[in-house]
Amino acid sequence: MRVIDLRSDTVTLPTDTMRRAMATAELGDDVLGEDPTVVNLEALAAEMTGKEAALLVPSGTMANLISLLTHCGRGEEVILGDQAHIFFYEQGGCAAVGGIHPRTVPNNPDGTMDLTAVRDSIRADDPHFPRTRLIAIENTHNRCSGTPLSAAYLQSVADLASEHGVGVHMDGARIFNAAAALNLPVADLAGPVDSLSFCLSKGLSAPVGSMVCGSRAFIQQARRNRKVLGGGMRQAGVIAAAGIVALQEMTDRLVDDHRNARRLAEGLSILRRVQVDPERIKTNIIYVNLDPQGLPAAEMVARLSEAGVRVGATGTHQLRAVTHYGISAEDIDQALKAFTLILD
Ligand code: TLP
Repeated sequence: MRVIDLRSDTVTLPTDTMRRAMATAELGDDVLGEDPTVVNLEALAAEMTGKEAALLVPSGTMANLISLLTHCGRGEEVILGDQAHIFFYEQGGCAAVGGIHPRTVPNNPDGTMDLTAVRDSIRADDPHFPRTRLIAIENTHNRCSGTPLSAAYLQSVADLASEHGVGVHMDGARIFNAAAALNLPVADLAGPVDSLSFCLSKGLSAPVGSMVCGSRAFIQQARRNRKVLGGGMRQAGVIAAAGIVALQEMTDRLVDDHRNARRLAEGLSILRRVQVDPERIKTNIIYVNLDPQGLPAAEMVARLSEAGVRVGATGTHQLRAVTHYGISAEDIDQALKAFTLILD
């Protein structure tokens, strides 16, 4: 039975072109700065985001941690959304490893934070308080239906931050999805922020790797922080080679994933016992709210899995489905059939 795996876009497998590029990549010791393929990937990522420099790191989680460690010292504060991946899904790493104090502001359903609430959270210079150093935003916003943040909103966050002398980091794990949905170059979304991280190994289908992008000085310090976390990799060109293919060949097709996500949401929205608003689906992430009187999410996950459809449970009565390179329009129709059989 073909398994339709909608648990995440992290399940994507490298393309044949990536595998060939990995096999033939020119390699060296990247901790010594001698891997030409890594150097090329970092230059390409910097160019595409319009930043001075970029750094290859093993994962999105490490990219965010390195970025926060680079912006903030111990006892300093980052303001971020209460639904932010950094706050929700990264083990509180900034506090655990960096002694950085997270201060949350509620996320609106579209992934934004109310700017007045952010302004009110920036600390006055007072020995009672930690110093606010950073505002962190997420684009697209995973837990807020994969919504992209607009360039105008990013600019208003950046203006607020610079008024108060604090930095802005963007967790852009899916920034290429945001760019595709907004029909903008990634550099337009990266322009307002001081640093951003993005993932090669989600919708872009590379097997491993994320990038941190920022000024030359920022990346120089980020490189030190990568090393102390054990993220300095030696012949990392085998990874970077796939990353280059991801950036050159896999960004334009993300609109297909967005179309498939909308198709799934529209199909689900007409079923009984589920609530999905297709209008909210701008990229590749769909949250499905189940009727609390009906099957709980864990049971749905098990039943769908028996039918060859894999989704994640994100609450007692909530599922998440994510479209990606490994999912076709026919797969979506197949998945809808499975949902219909279980729910109707
Ligand atoms: N997200 C994963 C899970 O951790 C939830 C997923 O399946 O969506 N930032 C954002 C916005 C992310 O969605 C993720 C991964 C990360 C960072 C972390 O990336 P990795 O998994 O490479 O550490």
